[in-house]
Amino acid sequence: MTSYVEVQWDGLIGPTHHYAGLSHGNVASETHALSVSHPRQAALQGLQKMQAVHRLGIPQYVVPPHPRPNRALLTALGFDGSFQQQLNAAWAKDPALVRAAWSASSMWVANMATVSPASDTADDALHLTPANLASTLHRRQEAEFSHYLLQRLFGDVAVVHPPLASGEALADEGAANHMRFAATHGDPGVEVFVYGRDDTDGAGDGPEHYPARQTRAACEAIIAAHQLPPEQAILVRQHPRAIDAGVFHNDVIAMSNGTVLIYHEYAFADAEIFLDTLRQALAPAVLTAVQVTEEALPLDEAVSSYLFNSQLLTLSDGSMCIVAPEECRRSVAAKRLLDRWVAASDIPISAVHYLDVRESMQNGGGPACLRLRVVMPEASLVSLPPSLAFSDELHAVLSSWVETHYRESLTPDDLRDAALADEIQVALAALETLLDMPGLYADFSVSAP
Ligand code: SUG
Repeated sequence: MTSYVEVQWDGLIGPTHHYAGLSHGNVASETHALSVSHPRQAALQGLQKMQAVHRLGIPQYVVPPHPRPNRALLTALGFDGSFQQQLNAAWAKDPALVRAAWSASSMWVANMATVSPASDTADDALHLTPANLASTLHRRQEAEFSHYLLQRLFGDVAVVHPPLASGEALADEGAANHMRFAATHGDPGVEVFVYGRDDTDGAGDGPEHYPARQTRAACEAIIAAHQLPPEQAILVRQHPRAIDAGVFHNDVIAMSNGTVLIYHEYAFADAEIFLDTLRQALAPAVLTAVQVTEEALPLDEAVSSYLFNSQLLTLSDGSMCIVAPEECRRSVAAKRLLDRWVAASDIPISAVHYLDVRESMQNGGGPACLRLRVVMPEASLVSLPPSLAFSDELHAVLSSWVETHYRESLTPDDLRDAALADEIQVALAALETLLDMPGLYADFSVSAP
């Protein structure tokens, strides 16, 4: 019998990690806008999380950062001349354009793609669709390189679709709005697509303050492309109250693994109907649904602790553990819930590991945002680039690369200086060699006239 594993792919945090306040509706991004960032510490924190998951015996891989600054974005926006001239002109028009061109947001690979394992699809193939991230300028630019990268990483083992057409109608945020339920990783699963906006159902009951990022039409397009049987694909609308509290992605208000769903009272618009549908689709496997009430954890504390953005992982003995952000240890309410779940005999969670990913958290990205889950047969791991497989050696190599090339801190004004790009070009050239990914950044140059 084929044995399946769930591979954790983590985004290596890039050297331009900074706080630009570019994500309207993302409370952490708006709160920390224009504060000083610490790229070196950010990347080391990300690597330490990979190390912790790797030590749990879970297959862990690394996703290289996207090339930044993205000079092509500034060119496309109509700025020309040398890179310094482009920076100057764009800054004069709107500094947010410059900040977008430097954005390290590709670190949040939960937004890189939607993944349907072969056991769920009609053609028995692993399907991946890169997210178009159409809702924000700084993230929209990720789609093209993500598509290229996914083809390069998974071309031999998966059908890699192009991103959905960019634009409001098909706005897609990838795995952050997708959950998969199955008795074991290799069993046929039920895939749940969570949307914030349905452009066909008329206005009136959407969020009032913040934009919804994922559309129902995008979910439907992915279900069709991935050849998911209709009875195994469920659509559910995110609760507008959650979006208005700063919950722009489902993975900030619900978490799932195997047959376990842990969700906030305000995660879904029609939670009862959704749960009934999910139970039926999953049968004979039995859903363990754990509701967190507003009383137990108010929405604002769900957002500040990022409890639901923990990684819920299956260990080799079949039990589950949680990798939670350090902020949950400090939230009395979140910690109480975690302790309760570990103690409960009807919830198969045996341990909680608290990890510090504060630099990412301050931009709205917790442990689960930093990783993409890909279920695949254990035997096909050999088709993945071995140089990206996390190990103690790779941890040491990448930590040393970060120590060598990353700045300790970045201020908003540092992004006005083209010289920073030269430093990064050296760093990325070194990374291509370390990761054995020749030509990965071949199309990336900021130094050409
Ligand atoms: O898209 N933050 C990201 C955080 C992504 C979180 N991902 C998941 N929940 N899966 C976003 O809002 C902030 C960038 C800045 O402001 O500098 C940012 O893009």
